[in-house]
Amino acid sequence: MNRIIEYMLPPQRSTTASDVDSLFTFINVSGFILFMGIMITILIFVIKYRRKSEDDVTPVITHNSILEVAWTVIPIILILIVFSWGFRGYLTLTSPPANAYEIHVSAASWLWQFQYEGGGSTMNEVYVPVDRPVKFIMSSEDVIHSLAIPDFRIKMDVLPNRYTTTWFQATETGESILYCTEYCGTGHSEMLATVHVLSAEDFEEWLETGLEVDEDMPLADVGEQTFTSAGCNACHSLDGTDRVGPSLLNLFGSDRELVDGSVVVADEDYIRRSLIDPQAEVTAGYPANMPSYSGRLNERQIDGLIAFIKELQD
Ligand code: HEC
Ligand SMILES: [Cu+2]
Repeated sequence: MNRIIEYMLPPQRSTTASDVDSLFTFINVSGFILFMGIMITILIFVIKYRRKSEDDVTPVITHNSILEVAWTVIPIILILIVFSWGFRGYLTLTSPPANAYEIHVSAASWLWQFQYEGGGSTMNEVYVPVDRPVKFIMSSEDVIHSLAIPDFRIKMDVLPNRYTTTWFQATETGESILYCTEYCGTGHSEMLATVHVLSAEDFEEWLETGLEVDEDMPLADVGEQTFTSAGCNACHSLDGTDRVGPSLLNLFGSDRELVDGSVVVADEDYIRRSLIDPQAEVTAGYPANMPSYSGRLNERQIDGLIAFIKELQD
């Protein structure tokens, strides 16, 4: 049975995953047994009670108490088992332990931003400690999104103007994928994040150094770092190949044709506008699904990105 579960489902990487899978398997297996039982009975009856001669008459049966009690009581018992099992799991999944590490999650079309207790934030990447409960306090800046991490068996809608929460305790270090599971527009399928589960020491170290801003770093390097940390690489290549968006190679200084037919030069201002209000000037031939980075990147990061893109010439 475990081999089949492993084959069908993603790895179990949280403390609650195996319980979720057990209930899932119970519902599937009991459903399958009932289904087969009913189908086989129908088949036997079709053969056994088929009309065998011209004067075959169906006997008049008004009721059968044993049968009626059986087909009422057995499903009720099954439903009560599924209900109490499911309700127990629901209570566990909705009550984060008091000592959980809290991360604020902000969803927007189409990116995830994570803010840590001690300050600092990351985009489309989230770092969490292993063997420690982590609580996500989530809200959306625009439409309804939904946060799902299949490896942890958690999924919770993320709504505008309201907080929803979810929690998990990862059981092994490594990487898992976080998906948006509420269709939220053109960029929905790109709305992914990586969950990095670190050991306790690595996590403490990452909090110290990973979020630190190096004031002495050259602008273009700041830009290169931001290009990855802000998740631009999900949609833009640096080598001339098309992804969701155009490659940024040789972009600077070139003429860009927009969907409305106008042509603009990709100068500093154009790149800045592309980041702050991407929907205002959409490049012809591409979907209008770049998220706005207004309020997500500071001035230094924006200047850095411009400096970095400027250098991308072959
Ligand atoms: C979800 C995918 C996505 C992400 C993430 C994304 N972009 Fe874009 N970007 C696009 C698409 C699609 C276009 C083309 C349509 C448009 O102009 O809005 C675009 C256009 C641009 C343009 C204008 C390019 C041109 O050909 O005129 C620039 C510059 C740009 N993006 C930079 C960035 C930077 C820098 C980041 C990270 C901070 C980023 N993008 C993140 C999808 C994305
Ligand atoms: Cu979404």
